[in-house]
Parts: sequence; structure tokens; C-alpha cells
Amino acid sequence: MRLTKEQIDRYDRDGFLVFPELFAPAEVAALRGEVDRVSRLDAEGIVREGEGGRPKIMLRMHERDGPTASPEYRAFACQSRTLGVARQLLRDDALYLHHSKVNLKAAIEGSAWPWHQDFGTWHLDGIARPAMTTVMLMLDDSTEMNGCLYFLPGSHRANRQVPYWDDSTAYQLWAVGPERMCELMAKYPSPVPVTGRAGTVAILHCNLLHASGHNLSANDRRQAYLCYNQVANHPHEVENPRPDYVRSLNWNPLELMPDDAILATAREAA
Ligand SMILES: O=C(O)CCC(=O)C(=O)O
Repeated sequence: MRLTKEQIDRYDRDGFLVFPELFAPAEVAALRGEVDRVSRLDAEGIVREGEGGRPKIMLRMHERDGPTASPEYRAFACQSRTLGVARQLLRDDALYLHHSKVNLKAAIEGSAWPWHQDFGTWHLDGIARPAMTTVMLMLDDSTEMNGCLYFLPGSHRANRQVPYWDDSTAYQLWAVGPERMCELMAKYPSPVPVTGRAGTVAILHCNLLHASGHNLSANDRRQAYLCYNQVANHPHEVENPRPDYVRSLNWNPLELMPDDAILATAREAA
């Protein structure tokens, strides 16, 4: 998949791109099936809602080994619609995944994520430069009611903000404080809700400010995230590094797979 110059310029200006229904319903169904399968496992890399609760984050499904490995997710991570696009936006063919995850925001209970930049955390993982981008795929329709993402357009150009540890929600993370957020929101265009049908993809710069709301709907909202980094930008050593499933030490460059690889892999597994 080749991006146009207009799309690349828009990504550089706004910090994100959205592609409605880029993945076909059958591909999304195959990936959802894998989420169901892996969510029944009891494995490292599955973060639960409280002790023994339902999975809320499932990590490392793109790898070839490990308990959460999924050949369908490997194929998803190596598509020209994902890896190929990330290569063009990062102007580098040698990319690996810092991590990948599926966020399951449970019906009624799934909670908000405060405003943050992904590079707020990833810099603390030992990554020097914001040469990273995330491909997000909607596995369900995403709506304002069920806790879609919001992007603050252009905010990646503010560069990395010093984050603070926000433990006020179920998803504890390095976030940008309320006062600074109000200043930044006065400076940039209004936040945009990232809604769409299942199969829609959004690509966001690692310094783009984003957040998401509570899931008030009666259905779960599942989204898959592929966080690409340049091999040359892999993390240096830090004290108390996070586990491998969020701070990958597999820096081998990913290879492109054919466009039909998700469905072909699913057929082989059946
Ligand atoms: O899935 C969501 O609602 C938010 C996820 C997010 O912002 C993140 O993973 O950085």
C-alpha cells in the first residue's frame, strides 16, 4: 500500500491518519477469533480486570513464540497496510515492534485513559528518539459511547511533555497533567473522536496526545495496536526495565507478508 504525498504531509502536520474499513470483515473476524482464543489462556502478557478478572490488555500476540503467540496477528503486523505504511511514515524499512496489544474495553465497566503521549512511557523504556508510530485497528465498531480514542491534532509537534504517573483510572500510566493539557488544548485544533466501523485503521505518531473515554455501551470495544520502532532506535539499558511483552528485546526487522496472509493463516489453522 503506497501512501500519497498528501497523506504523508498530512501525517507530518496532524500526527495521524485514518483509513475507514481498511481490513475486510473476514480478516477482522479472524483476528477477533484469536482474541477469544488467547483470552481463555492463563499466561504472562494478559493483564486482567483485578485478580482473576476478565482480560483487559493482551500483549505479544505478534511474536512467533510464547503463550500469547498468534500466527494471524503475526500476519496482521507484517501487512503492507500496517508495516508497509509504518515504513513510509518513519522513512525506514528496518522496523520491529516495541510491543503489540489488544485493548478490550469491557461493556459498562471499561474505563477511561487520560490524555497521554505513548512516547511519554517509551522514552522511559530507554528509547532515545520519537521515531515510532502506532497502527490501531478497530476490531469492533468504535463510537463515542463505547470509549473511542480522541486525538489532539498537531500536538505531536509540541514534542515530548514531561509526564506524571496517573493512577486515577484502572489503566495506570504516564499521562500529561491537567494544567498542561488545558494549555495544549488552547493551542491546537479541537480533539477529534476516532470513530468508525470495525476494520478501520488509525495511525498515530508516538508524541500525539490522545485519550479515550469510558465504555458506557452494552458491548465490549476491542482495538488492536501495533507499536513500530526503528531497529536503529531500539532501547538502551535502563534500571528496572519493564517486561519483554511491553518492551520487546526482539529487534529483528519485520518482513512483509502477502496481502492475504491473515486469511491464509486462518485457513491453515482451521
Ligand atoms: O484503547 C484505548 O482506549 C486507549 C489506548 C491508548 O491510549 C494506548 O494504548 O496508548
